[in-house]
This record gives sequence, C-alpha cells and structure tokens, in this order.
Amino acid sequence: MTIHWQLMSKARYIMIGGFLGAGKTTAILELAGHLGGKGLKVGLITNDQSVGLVDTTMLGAHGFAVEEITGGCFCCRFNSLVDAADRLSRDERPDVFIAEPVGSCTDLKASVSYPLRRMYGDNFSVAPLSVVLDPVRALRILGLESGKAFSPKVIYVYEKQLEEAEIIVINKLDLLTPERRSVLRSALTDRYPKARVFEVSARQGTGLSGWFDAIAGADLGTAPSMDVDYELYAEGEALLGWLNCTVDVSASGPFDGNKWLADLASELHRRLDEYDAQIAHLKMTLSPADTGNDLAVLNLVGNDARPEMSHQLQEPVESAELILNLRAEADPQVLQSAVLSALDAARAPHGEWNVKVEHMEHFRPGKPQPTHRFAGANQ
Ligand SMILES: Nc1nc2c(ncn2[C@@H]2O[C@H](COP(=O)(O)OP(=O)(O)OP(=O)(O)O)[C@@H](O)[C@H]2O)c(=O)[nH]1
Ligand SMILES: [Mg+2]
Repeated sequence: MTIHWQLMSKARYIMIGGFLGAGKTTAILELAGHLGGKGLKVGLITNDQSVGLVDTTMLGAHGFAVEEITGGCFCCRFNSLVDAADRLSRDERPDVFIAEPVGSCTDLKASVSYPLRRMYGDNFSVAPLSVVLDPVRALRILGLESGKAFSPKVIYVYEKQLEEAEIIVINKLDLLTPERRSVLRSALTDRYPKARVFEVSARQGTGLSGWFDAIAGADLGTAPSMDVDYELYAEGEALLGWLNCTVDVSASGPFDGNKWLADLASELHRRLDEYDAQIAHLKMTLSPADTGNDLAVLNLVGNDARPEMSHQLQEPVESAELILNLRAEADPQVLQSAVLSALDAARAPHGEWNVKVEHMEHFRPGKPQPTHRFAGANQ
C-alpha cells in the first residue's frame, strides 16, 4: 500500500523515538524539511520532564511551529499531547505532526500510539513507530564491542525501545566502517526480526528517503504490545540524572560565544569524567539576548565522544542566554555541582563577567504512570 502525503485527509501523526542523543531531533529537522518541501504544513511536538528545552529552541530557530510538553513524558501526559496538537492547529491544522518523546521512554506504542489511534482515529492517521539509534552506543549496549556502557537497568530500557520499534533507524552511518555497519545490522535483524531496519546519516542527509517513504507508506501495526516490567523500567529511568538550566551570561564587551560554549563543554566534560558520571547527552544552546535567530548549539553524547557544535554564532555577543540540558547516569546532585563549577571556571577572556542562573532543576525522573495503556491495538 502506498500512501501519498498529498492525499491525506486526516493529519498524520509520526513519533520518532530512540535513546538520548541518538539523533532524533536532527532527523526530525530533516523530515520536517522534506515534508515542507512537498508543500505540507508540519507541526512539531517536543517533550521533557522539565522546562527549558534545547530541542524546542533548536527546532524553533529553524522556523518550525513547535509546542513542548514539559513535566512528564507523552505517555504520562497523554492529554497534553492532544492539547499540543490542538494548539498547533489553532490557525491552520498541520498536515503532519512529528513528536519526539523523551529519550529514556519506552512502551510508547501501548501508551501513546494505540490510544491515539483508538481514541482520536478520526483526527489522526498514525505512522509506524520509528526508533533511531546511535550505532557507537548500540554496538556497546548490545555487547558487540567493548567499552563503558550504562548499568543493566538502563540497558533494559534501551532494549525495550528497540523491541517495540516497527522501524529501527541506524543513524550516524558516517561514523561507521562497512564492517561495523554490517555487524550491527545483522545483530539487529537477528534480535528484532519484525522491525524494518534503515541506515541513515541524519546529519549528512543520506539514506533518509527509504525511511521517510516507509513512514508515509504504511500505518502503525496491530501487534500486541510488548511486556514491560514497570518497576525495572522506573528504576532504569531513575538511574539517569537530569539537569535543565537557563543561565544569562554577559560581559562588559563583545566575546566569542562559540569559544565560551566550547570551553564550558570541556570544563563540564572533565568534571563529569572525574565523577564517573556516564554521559547520555549534554546539549546546550547559546543565543544572543538581543538579536534574531543567531544560535550556537553544542552536543556531547558520551564520555569518550567529543563535544560537537552543529551551529555556530555568526557574531561576537555581549550578553546571551545559555540553555543547558544534561542527562547522565549519576546522582543529580553531582550533575549540579559539576555544572555550577564548570560555569564558574568558564569565563570570558577579559573585562567584567556576569553569570546569572535564571532556572536550574536537577532530579531523577519519576516512575512512569501512563494515562492509558492498551495491551494490543484493539484492547
Ligand atoms: N556523526 C553524526 N552525528 C549525528 C548525526 N545525527 C545526529 N548527530 C549528532 O548527534 C548529537 C545528538 O543529536 P540530537 O538530534 O540532538 O539527538 P536526540 O536523539 O534528539 O537527543 P535527545 O533529545 O537528548 O534524546 C548531535 O551532536 C547531532 O549533531 C549523524 O548522522 N552523524
Ligand atoms: Mg532531541
């Protein structure tokens, strides 16, 4: 069956899941651009346990309509998800909604996709569930390569994400040799034989069309939901410390915001290594206080990865807003100490320098308690 985007009478609802740092937001930007290029109106929905989201800032800076759901994951805030779609539809209903769930969430088919189709099937046609993965992390977690990985309970959540995927997207193909690529692909097809597997580089924009056609070309399946041990899931999620903060920085003269952000990342990286905090994803944006859409974006997806800037500020800044989102396997208190001390250490090169923390929250995610949970597509 081929569904042509242009023929859709209902809005299409697409959910792109996957673990922290896998490249969901990067892929969503590509998908939204692809759909926009076909003349379709796209609404994006981001999600987090707390406020002050790098992803919302990033997607909004690209000119897309974005609504965020904070204070819990989609499954626990199901009604907010529907409300977000309503808010995005106020002026003109988007043809396609793309939702990015929290990267430590699983059981999304039972708690989000099936309820959405059953309760709001007149409004939405729901696409198959895609789960994006970072191949370097996956090779370790699946035991195919050595190196530090997360604790077994976190790995339980990771593997559950893959188990429920109808589409598994091996992202960051640009990082893999052909040998590693084939080892990973065959392990995934062996372990998850029901999933279609695609290999892409969202950053380079390669390999995406096959996946995008698969999202357009079929609806969410009807397989019974997987079994999930919610105690284990909750314990795994709670091993991940969460920190979100928004900080105003200003100097008495213009400074190089790109360099400052890179310095801050390396100060923080060093401290997290010292504390033996396993980084899942550190992401930061720095935006000038006064002007338009200029933005620096920095990501770090593991202790032995390197901080990377996907967007750089075009001009020096005098005052700017930093948004920092950190998820790592560690005590949240440790994350807070590391962030505060890194903020103290990373100073602009000269003159007066002010750092004002406007908002900071650090916590462990609470036990997931889905609003709805459907054991199968029709139950
Ligand atoms: N090398 C490489 N890096 C990529 C690719 N796609 C995404 N990344 C990088 O991976 C990092 C994380 O990307 P995001 O898109 O923010 O990941 P995410 O899954 O949305 O992360 P969370 O929202 O924190 O769960 C960023 O540095 C991206 O630039 C890719 O195809 N190749
Ligand atoms: Mg994201």
